[in-house]
Amino acid sequence: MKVAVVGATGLVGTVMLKVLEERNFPLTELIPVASEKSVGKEITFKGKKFPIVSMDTAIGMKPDIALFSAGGNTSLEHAPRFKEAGTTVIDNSSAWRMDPAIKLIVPEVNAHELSIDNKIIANPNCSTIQMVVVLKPLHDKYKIKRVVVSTYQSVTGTGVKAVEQLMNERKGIDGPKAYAYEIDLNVLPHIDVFMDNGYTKEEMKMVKETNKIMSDDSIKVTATTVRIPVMGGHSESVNIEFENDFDLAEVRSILEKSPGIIVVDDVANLKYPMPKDAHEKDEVFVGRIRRDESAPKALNLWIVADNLRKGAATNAVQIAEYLIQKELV
Ligand code: 11C
Repeated sequence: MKVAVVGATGLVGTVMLKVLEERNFPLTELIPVASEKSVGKEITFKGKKFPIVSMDTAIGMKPDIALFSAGGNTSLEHAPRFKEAGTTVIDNSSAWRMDPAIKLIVPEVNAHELSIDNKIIANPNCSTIQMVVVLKPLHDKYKIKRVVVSTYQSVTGTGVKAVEQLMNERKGIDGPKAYAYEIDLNVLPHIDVFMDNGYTKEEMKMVKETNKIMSDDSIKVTATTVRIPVMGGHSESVNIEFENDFDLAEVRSILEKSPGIIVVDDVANLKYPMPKDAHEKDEVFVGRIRRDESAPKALNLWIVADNLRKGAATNAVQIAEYLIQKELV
């Protein structure tokens, strides 16, 4: 497999390379792609050096798979060019996600939708991915009516500039700002741009992407997405109302058996998921599993995952692994 990583020097691109290396991805040639200012520099992968190339050079090399994490505009412009060259593109931006012709994939939920004809495949938003991994097995068993989610999102979701802003503020140094306000010792109920309905784009992504991935528009979702001064991953408080009643022990057992999930739920010993523990892990962590005592057939959960891993790089690499395993590429 010839694999291009587009946006190889960015936060997600760097993690993609790490994940490909760790999972021993069956790769015969790595093609790192970045902006013109990085072309000619080298990146090290499995102890070997690979030169960073331009988009045009990479397309000319006809990779089998291109993992894209270089922003929506780059993806809109260049993903179709890779497709023309016979490459299957797995795109981490929001550019293609809601296109009805494009599959939006979380392998634990809907990898079975993929076929050999899908040459551009969308990777969902990080906060959606970690939630649907948990919703899916519960929906299959009890049928979800409504989800109310509030997020506590890491600055790494914004990118390098936001990480620098947080670190500079910690040290009392001035510097470039990724946010409208200080992030250290603060909480911003604002992720991505505000829309006409008063919600942010991040909140609406959680609504629309969940329906698309679960192939079920009857699931009602409402979200409040919040940035907090944390690095390791995104956390979510999720309230789920079911059509059918559930047994709490059975919920735990379903989640424990579901792929990609680790249950950390032992409050007697103060065990619950935290971003510090999820950092650099590929799984989704669930805890604080309890009945919502204010409503029948309703459940409260706390879900944490490394947003650069399962929320981005790992999910994209898992899609690529599935394509290879099923000979769809
Ligand atoms: C954040 N969820 O944490 C965003 C980052 O649509 O892929 C990913 C944005 C996206 O700020």
